[in-house]
Amino acid sequence: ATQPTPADRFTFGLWTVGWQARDPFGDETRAPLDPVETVHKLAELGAYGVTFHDDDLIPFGSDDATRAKHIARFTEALKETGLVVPMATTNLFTHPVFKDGAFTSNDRGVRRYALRKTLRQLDLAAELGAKTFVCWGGREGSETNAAKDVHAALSRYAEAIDTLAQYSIDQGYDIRFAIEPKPNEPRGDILLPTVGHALGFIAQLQHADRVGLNPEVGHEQMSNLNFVDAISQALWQGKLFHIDLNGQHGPKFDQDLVFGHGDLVNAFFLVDLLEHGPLGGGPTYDGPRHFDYKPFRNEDIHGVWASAAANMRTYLLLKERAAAFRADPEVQEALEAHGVTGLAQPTLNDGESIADLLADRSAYEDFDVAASAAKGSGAVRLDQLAIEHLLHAR
Ligand code: XYL
Repeated sequence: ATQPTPADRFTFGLWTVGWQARDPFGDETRAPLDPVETVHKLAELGAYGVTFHDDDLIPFGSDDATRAKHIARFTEALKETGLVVPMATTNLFTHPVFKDGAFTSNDRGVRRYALRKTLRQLDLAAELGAKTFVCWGGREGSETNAAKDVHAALSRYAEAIDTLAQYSIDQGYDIRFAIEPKPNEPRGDILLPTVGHALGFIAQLQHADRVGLNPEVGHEQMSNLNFVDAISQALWQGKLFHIDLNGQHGPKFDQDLVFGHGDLVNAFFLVDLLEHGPLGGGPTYDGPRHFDYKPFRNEDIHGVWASAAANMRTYLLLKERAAAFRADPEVQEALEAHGVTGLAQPTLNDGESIADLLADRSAYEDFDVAASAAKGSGAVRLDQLAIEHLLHAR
């Protein structure tokens, strides 16, 4: 089944297919896309939902009547198609007012304005039934350590996230917050650059239980990190609240390629993890599969919709390949033979004390260090089995 249906829970940001392909060196190559058209087209392609920044739907600076009109048209399109809005977010990066940051701008007026803009979007998110509110701090950072007190900036960042969480508790909203890490672009250095930094930050929050992550494939890969490992840790800490799928070829500018069109092997292991959980058993991801990518700048509108379809089809193809990998008896045998699944077994016996461990001669005095050191891991066999399944050679 490589034909997407809403049961697959594929979602797209309005800003992805709607990207007009303006880049730092060139003007836009495509006309604006009406969000209503996007909703209809995504539904036709088999998507489940749509997500948006406030300004994707309601042009910045719109008066209240215009805002209401945009929301009404959009809501009508959702009703007609059955598409849902599982996530919403705020644009705190496009307007020049945010050039030094939003929640961490040196200008306190901007910080207060950013909070108000976000609270307003939070109300709309709740109204549309969103369960996740993403916070990508694209402008929270700097180009020089001379101009940003990062210690204070982190305090202001925490203050902002806790204020948003408190508001959503006060309002009775069933919404969780998902911080999206990114190392750089548009700022030279962005705060909370990786999944690890963001997890450390969340632990310091007053409302840590309401705050998790929205990791993006390309953002971790821009730092040359293994995205599957990052997702494993997020799952391990119960913090994978949402996910942004796309493609990237290593450390360079944010490519936002179609999912799987960058590091394909990593994408295979990612889908395997999301769908089947850790190799030795554990939690899977049950949230929407959200694509945050950009259609190539040299595509027209037909290429835009082809790229949207490509994201979903690539995911479903990888899902088939991952299922075959897991179901292969030889893979299961190899996982056991090489101790991969055995890693899930605790190192100490049930109820074993440290004194018991110290008294266990087989653990140390009689342990055959040389034999253990000489043993091969079997990793290459497993890797090749995975690659053969990915290539559909098995
Ligand atoms: C840009 C980011 C944003 C966030 C949402 O690199 O991916 O699109 O996902 O603000």
